[in-house]
Amino acid sequence: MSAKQFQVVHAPHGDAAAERVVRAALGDDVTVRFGGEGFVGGPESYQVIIGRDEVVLDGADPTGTFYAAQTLRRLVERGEAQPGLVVRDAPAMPFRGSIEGFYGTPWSHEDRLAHLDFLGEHRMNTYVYAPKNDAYHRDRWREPYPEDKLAELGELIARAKDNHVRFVFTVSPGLSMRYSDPGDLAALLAKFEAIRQLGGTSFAVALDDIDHKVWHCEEDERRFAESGAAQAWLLNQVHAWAGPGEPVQLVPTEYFDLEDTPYKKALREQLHQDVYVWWTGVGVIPRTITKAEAARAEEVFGHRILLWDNYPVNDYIHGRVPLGDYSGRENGLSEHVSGVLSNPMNQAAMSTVALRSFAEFGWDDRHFESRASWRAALASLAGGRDDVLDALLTFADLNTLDERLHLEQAPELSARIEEFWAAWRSGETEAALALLARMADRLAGVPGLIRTGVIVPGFAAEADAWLEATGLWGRALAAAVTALAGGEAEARARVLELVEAAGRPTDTKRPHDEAPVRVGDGVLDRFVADLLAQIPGDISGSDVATLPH
Ligand code: LOG
Repeated sequence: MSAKQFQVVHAPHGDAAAERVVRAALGDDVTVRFGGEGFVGGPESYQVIIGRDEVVLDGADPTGTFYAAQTLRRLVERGEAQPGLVVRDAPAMPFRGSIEGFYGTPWSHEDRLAHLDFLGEHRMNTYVYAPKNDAYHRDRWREPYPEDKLAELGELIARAKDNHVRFVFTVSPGLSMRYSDPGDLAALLAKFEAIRQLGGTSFAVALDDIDHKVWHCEEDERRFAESGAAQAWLLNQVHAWAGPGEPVQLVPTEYFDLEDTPYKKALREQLHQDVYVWWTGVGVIPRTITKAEAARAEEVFGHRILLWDNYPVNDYIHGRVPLGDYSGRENGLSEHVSGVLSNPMNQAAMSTVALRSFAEFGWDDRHFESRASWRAALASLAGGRDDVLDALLTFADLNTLDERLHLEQAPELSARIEEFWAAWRSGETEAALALLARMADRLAGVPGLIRTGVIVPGFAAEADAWLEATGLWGRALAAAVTALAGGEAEARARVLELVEAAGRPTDTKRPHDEAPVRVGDGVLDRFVADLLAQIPGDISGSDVATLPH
């Protein structure tokens, strides 16, 4: 590209946000033509044409143009914006993004603003606002938001628009909803109306995690008999209120299975055809989700399906931050679902590891490879530094186990430990101790490298307790080297002290605030116990019981 005046040629699908992105990426001295080539394609599709004298960013619609700009930005960052390059692209799934739908400490306002920017940068277009512990969302859903909360929601809606993200405002009234009470319907619609006044255009009702056999007034039971009928009626009211435009969405009560039931039959037959139905795959947090299951979901719910994917959410496991790859989702799910969206962790910045993979899966699920995508996500957090990437790989390995998608903790470290034992058992003591010392150094170095090197703001702060524990485990292994080499009781006591200290850092977010964090659990603790048992004079392995986990 040659240096020229920044010149914008507006076209039908020009876009202010796209212009902002390109200016920031290229500076002021290049000719950028927005549209003009009459690019025709599906929703959100686009082309980028890099010529000698100008760049063409051409979207089939404004979001397409915005994504063309994001693509150009990425090419410039990677030094790949060469003349002659043409990129044409289109998403596989119409909905891509996240659902803030977990229990416990909701994301902060700053977390959310940053997250909306992140979604835009990664060509994701949907953020579902449904934090279980926002009282106005669920427990006290009838009450209007106070002014300050409303002002924040207004800011989020504006930020979402800037990023071509649809802000889906959700209310979860099922714990106390009386369907036959006109006052309750009015309270729900008033809640939505307040958001519409702020510019909100997309609405959902979440009826997950309630007992749909329980009615909250007798009239409901007489009138509807089946809860699916009551919910279909309610959603149809919301649909009518919302009018044409964005179809409304339902998180049903039976969101986690494929069994045909009277409830699902009622939704199938009575819920307005345009309404999207959320579904988590089989078993709430499934290890795998297949095309066959998704096809069955379409059938049994009889509506377009949005996949609420409970990864990397951590509200169900104390002390864990799932940092493994986004695995087990069959390529080609886009044939049967309109989107695969992430329910993330209470920790917003750490969730970006998985979210980058969701972005890729939603854009092109046919060619998605979870390990490659995971590695690329960590590499981009490392901002090009190999030592930081190494630290992130080590740290993510220690935080693999989520008890659902990943049933094995720290597979990489486990392999290193096997190598250690192989050397140790064959009498190559020095080589074994060198391996152990290297493991120790690696773990001990993780906190410093991640704190100073990771480029996503907030990541290190959120990871603090987990980093602290990792460093202490590293130091415990280093002390074990001394203990094994010399066999002094002192070094042995030092190992135990450090192990105990590694068990002390705690999470700070509900529902697991004050729970000790768990890193490499079941692997590191066992390893240290086994090491101590090797020290001459150790009779017991009896310390095992005093180790954490
Ligand atoms: C909740 C969700 C929670 C998740 C993981 C759905 C639709 N609802 O079992 O709020 O974060 O599991 O614990 C859920 O998944 N229910």
